[in-house]
Amino acid sequence: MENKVLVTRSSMPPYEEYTEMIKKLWDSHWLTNMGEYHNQLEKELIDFLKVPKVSLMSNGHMALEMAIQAMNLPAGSEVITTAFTFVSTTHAIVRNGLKPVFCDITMDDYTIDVSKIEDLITENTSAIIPVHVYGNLCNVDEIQRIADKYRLKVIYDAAHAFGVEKDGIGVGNFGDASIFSFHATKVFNTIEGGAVTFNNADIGEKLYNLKNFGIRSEEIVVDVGANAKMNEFQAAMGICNLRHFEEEIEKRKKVIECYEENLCRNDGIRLMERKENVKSNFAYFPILVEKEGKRDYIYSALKAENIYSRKYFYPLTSDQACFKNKYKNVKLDNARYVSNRILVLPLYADLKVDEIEKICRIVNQTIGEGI
Ligand code: T4K
Repeated sequence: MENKVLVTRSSMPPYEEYTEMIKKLWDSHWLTNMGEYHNQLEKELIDFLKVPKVSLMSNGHMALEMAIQAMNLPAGSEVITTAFTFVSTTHAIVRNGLKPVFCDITMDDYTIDVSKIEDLITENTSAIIPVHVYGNLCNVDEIQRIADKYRLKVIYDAAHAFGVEKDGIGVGNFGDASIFSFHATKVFNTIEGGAVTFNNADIGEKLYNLKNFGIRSEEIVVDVGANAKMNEFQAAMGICNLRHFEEEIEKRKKVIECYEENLCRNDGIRLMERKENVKSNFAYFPILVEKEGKRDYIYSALKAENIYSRKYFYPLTSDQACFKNKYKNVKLDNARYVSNRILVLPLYADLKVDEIEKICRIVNQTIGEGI
């Protein structure tokens, strides 16, 4: 294989389709601050995601920071979340002046273990921020039951879950708000970008202000906001990419099926199960390599052949230097087990069959070898 195979590759619309869109920006000179394409994409996403309201953001991280800020949680209060995630989830909590309390994950789908949440709740707990990691849906019913019982807010980090549905209900309908990432590496991208979905009109108004410096009108600033607006080039990319989303997902599904056919099914490796009532977006293809140390061996064997898998998510965010030993010490046995063994294999719409077969050959072979 001459060229590098990277863990993913951005989906791009046909070049002419995008240039046709952005040509209009040379007429209008309106480039950002809730422009025409921004408003059009918000409307289209309300339909597509089957949600009541959408607020676009400059990226997924700012979507999460803004969503948390919009909840007005007491300063210094505790937020139950998981450490098996991209560091953005934990950063957003801490940057809002809140304390993360890490809960363990399930071995089934690597989302928050709902049976362990209640033990972590104290009088200082204000919210739960679970992650639909890899697009795997958290146990939303049980999380809502707990949140209602203890009057907690729920904000889902749905960065990976664009287009996922449970029994026909869009993933963005659960909890008080959900955030999505439209980064270049995601199944749907606006180059950089993100969004918050929610139901409550007050939250909508708050988000609208917060993402634009807290400005309500020309001379009135009501909140300590940030600059988290999506610009017109991003929104135009989103409008184009949305038109091709279903065909992209169909292709990604085929890639995953090809992996599943070619990877040896044995005790050494665990694949993710798909659930019948959940519409998947085929965002990631993680394999869990049971034998300690073997994951890194496979990672290196692939790299030697110019194939770049990724250890999403290793280390746990709670083990990163900026967070280590700073928060409650909770046992995270499953999270640690998974983080030490997980490997995300390359996945994108145009990944070729011969490339997938080669990846599988290397994985199958190295699984069989001693280390
Ligand atoms: N919450 C969760 C659970 C998240 O996973 C993320 C982001 C967020 C929140 C925050 O959302 P954003 O603020 O990012 O919208 C990547 C992404 O940057 C990040 O968006 C993503 N999660 C995270 C899991 O992965 P890196 O450091 O691994 O990206 P990088 O630059 O190594 O790219 C990976 C591969 O993607 C490259 O090898 C090739 C391909 N690629 C990359 C770029 C930048 C492209 O094909 N085109 C590109 O433009 O973090």
